[in-house]
Amino acid sequence: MKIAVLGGDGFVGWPTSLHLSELGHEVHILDNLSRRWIDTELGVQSLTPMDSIQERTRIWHQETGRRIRFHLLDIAKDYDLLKGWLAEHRPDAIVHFAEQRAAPYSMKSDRHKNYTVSNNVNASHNLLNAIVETGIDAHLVHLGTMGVYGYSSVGAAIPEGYLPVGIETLAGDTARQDILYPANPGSVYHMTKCLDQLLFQFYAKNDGVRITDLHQGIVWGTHTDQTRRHPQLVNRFDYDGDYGTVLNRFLIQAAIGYPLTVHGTGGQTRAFIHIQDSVRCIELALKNPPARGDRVKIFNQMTETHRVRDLAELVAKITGARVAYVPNPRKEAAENDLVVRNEQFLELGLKPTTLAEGLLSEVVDVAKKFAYRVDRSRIPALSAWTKDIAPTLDSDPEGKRLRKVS
Ligand code: NAD
Ligand code: USQ
Repeated sequence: MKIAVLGGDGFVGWPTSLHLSELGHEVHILDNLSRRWIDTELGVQSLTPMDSIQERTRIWHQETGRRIRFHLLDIAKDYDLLKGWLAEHRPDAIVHFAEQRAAPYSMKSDRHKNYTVSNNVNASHNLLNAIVETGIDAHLVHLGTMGVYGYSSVGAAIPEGYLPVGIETLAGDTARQDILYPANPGSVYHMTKCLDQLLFQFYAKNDGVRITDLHQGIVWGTHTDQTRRHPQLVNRFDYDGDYGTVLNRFLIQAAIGYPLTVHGTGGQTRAFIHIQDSVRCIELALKNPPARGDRVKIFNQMTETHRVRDLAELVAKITGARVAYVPNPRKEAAENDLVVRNEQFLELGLKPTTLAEGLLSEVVDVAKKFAYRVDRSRIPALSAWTKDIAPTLDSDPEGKRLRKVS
């Protein structure tokens, strides 16, 4: 297949591009490199030294003989360029990662909220609009989030996208319908993914666009089979308070002797997936597209759920790290249960890579190798969800103001 990977320079997009290229697909990365600019804005860098996208693709060609093409393009702003590119290249499938994906970044200021909404919603809408306008029949695979559901299981498992409901009709019968599971975003970023869902629903219904939406949990790990092949194919690895995600942050913190920063009580339960499984799920989704006219196909792309404090304790046990319970910058439930259905990927053959000490240790080893690149002052998460939370935050969890260390 000819596959366009939008956002293919990012943390999940890069290993996905390599994986699809290895499988023999013709891969084109479209990216505006905004994520690299955000690193500059925030004064941070990936823990791992990332080469330019041109250099990365050159090394891939040198190692494998395969070509991945790169096109510098802003999906949210360059509508005509995007339309022209699709009309010329006519991809069979499009994998859409090209959004601002950090909840804390999306909550930093009014400017960051505006940027996240306009970037993410325009990117998805431009893409759908251009697919229809060019008349191509590309299967669109979008990376969504488990966060569209909120994280409460209300005592029932979260279904894969749709909730069957019965509505009492005027005639007194019960009409059965599948509706999108009620959206319950916890940040401006997560809200944009809820808005995306409506865009997809409309374009599938109105224009027959074939769409798969992957409601992904928190991705952890860094290496995949392909990124291990050469030091310059290394993946991005975020550790800072805005872009670092919880388990990867704990592993890096453990590697550099920084206390593990549990927000609040650590009773938040979230869904997780290893990066190797994430790229495999995308392969499976591409192999199993919906038919034209079908409703949006939704998968829960996760393999396990964990409570944040349990993860901290596990990492502490393996590495000897200390755990710090710091004030929570977010407005979120202090404790929640989470049960998620994910049978669709399992039935398609996904063999989950669950949390194992060996894999956790591999990430700690990568982090130790590049520990010299860490700026410790960028570790605290200081983006507050509301103005009244901001003054309560701890900008120095290593220092004396540490509330509690176990
Ligand atoms: P990332 O920030 O590392 O990568 C996103 C890429 O998209 C970057 O290379 C960026 O430059 C590009 N991009 C952003 N806006 C663009 C635009 N307007 N035009 C062109 N390119 C643009 O993020 P990631 O961690 O790789 O996540 C990829 C996708 O997966 C996101 O949509 C995210 O919401 C979703 N997701 C990520 C995780 C996770 O834990 N990382 C979990 C669930 C879902
Ligand atoms: N947390 C800590 N300590 C930290 C960092 C985070 O306790 O140092 C807590 C947070 O308060 C939150 C939980 O860990 O309760 C998860 O935070 P996160 O930053 O790991 O994940 P989140 O903000 O939800 O976002 C990430 C990705 C996003 C993706 C989402 C999937 O950045 O792109 O959509 O995971 S999900 O969480 O399933 O919605």
